[in-house]
Amino acid sequence: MSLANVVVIGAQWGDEGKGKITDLLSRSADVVVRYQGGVNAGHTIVVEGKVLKLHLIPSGILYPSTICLIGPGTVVDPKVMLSELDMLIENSIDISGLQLASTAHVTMPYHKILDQAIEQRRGDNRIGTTCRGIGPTYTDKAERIGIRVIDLLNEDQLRKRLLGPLKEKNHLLEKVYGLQPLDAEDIISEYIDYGRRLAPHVVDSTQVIHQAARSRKNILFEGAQGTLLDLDHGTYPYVTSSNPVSGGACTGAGVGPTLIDRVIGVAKAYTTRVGEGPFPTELEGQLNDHLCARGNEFGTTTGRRRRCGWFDGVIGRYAVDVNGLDCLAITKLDILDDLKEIKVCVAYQLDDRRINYFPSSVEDFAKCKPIFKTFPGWQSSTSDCRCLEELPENAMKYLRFLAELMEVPIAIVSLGANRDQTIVVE
Ligand code: 2SA
Ligand code: GDP
Ligand code: MG
Repeated sequence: MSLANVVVIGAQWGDEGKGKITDLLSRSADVVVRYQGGVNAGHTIVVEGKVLKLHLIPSGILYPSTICLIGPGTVVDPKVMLSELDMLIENSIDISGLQLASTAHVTMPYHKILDQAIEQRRGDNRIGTTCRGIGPTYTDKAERIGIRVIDLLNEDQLRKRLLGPLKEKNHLLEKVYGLQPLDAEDIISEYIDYGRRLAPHVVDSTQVIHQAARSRKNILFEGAQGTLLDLDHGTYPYVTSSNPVSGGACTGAGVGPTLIDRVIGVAKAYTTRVGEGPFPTELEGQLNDHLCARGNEFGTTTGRRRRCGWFDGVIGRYAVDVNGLDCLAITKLDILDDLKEIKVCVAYQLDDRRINYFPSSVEDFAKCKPIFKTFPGWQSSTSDCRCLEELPENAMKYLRFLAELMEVPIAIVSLGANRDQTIVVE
């Protein structure tokens, strides 16, 4: 597959297999950039049986000559990032290409405590966040009281930036949530130490990206979470606090849309969602259990069980539109191997109307009942297929239907977690 500058996004609610697809495409990339989200993400790469779970570090890290940039639109928990670096070093992976934008915002201890406390207070209205401090970090960024990576490199600057906001956070922790206040000097010494360790990786990301762009290097933008979790375009309020859609690559990495040549949407051959919020094609009972067990559908970061359902063509088409998708990577087709029949949602019943679009009101979305088209299963293993011709006829029919429904070609079919369990169509 020819690369140029490509954005890889999740076309559903995350965990579509972006890590696997990014790793695969990174072979031809010179720079891989994470542009939004933080350590809430869990991207899994499996190489020769070895499983690597990445939260913040771009999934191109296994290629030693590739620059892996954590962009300014991300939020960085330095403690988790350093433990991820240690994990990679233990696995003899070269991390010299890792770069961190000086302007990325930092997740501080109070962000994590507040994420948990706020979730608890929401009670039945909880969002089901990963409790990794993501929402509170982006809130402070928008409120212009955030701490950035560059602030961790200078103790006086960190103190200056931290003292005012911490006073407010401590007030909130004590008076609103009945929790212990945090000590400024403890935080400063801990975070200055993180800054010291991260300093060799800290860069001016604009210089890095645009130098690469001017030299016509291939840049791969790695999305996290998925389209329906987008703060502006997802199932608000059941969303994350950043922009997983392809447009997020422009703001989150600092590039113009004209730099981007292609947008690849990664979608599972079925659907999963972790956390709260409406999910029209969600299955109940045995079938949900079957997909969950066979697909090992547990959160890569939190271990939470993922909710499972049939492929939803309505949200698929929506993802094509809001991301400007050129093509699809369909993953986990192998998970459907055993099934006698497989369903695809082609439209919704909303009250007495049939609609074929994603409604902007989450209340309406929660009322949508899926209208399915049923396909016969193929009931044979696909995990060793290496070209389309080797796929069972019913699997081909299923894939053809997904491409027709979404009106974009399928460029990649994934049939297992390993790199080689992949069919690259073009
Ligand atoms: P947050 O923590 O504020 O971003 O949570 C808000 C919503 O976004 C969802 N979210 C995710 N959904 C799927 N995968 C994610 N990453 C992990 C994974 C999740 C895990 O790879 O499995 O381990 O649980 C991710 N991150 C955020 C979240 O569930 C909320 O619905
Ligand atoms: P991401 O967040 O989109 O990168 O996805 P996750 O890593 O959170 O979850 C996807 C899971 O599916 C990981 O455990 C992958 O190793 C695994 N995976 C990816 N593609 C395939 C596939 O085609 N078949 C199977 N069986 N597993 C896959
Ligand atoms: Mg994931």
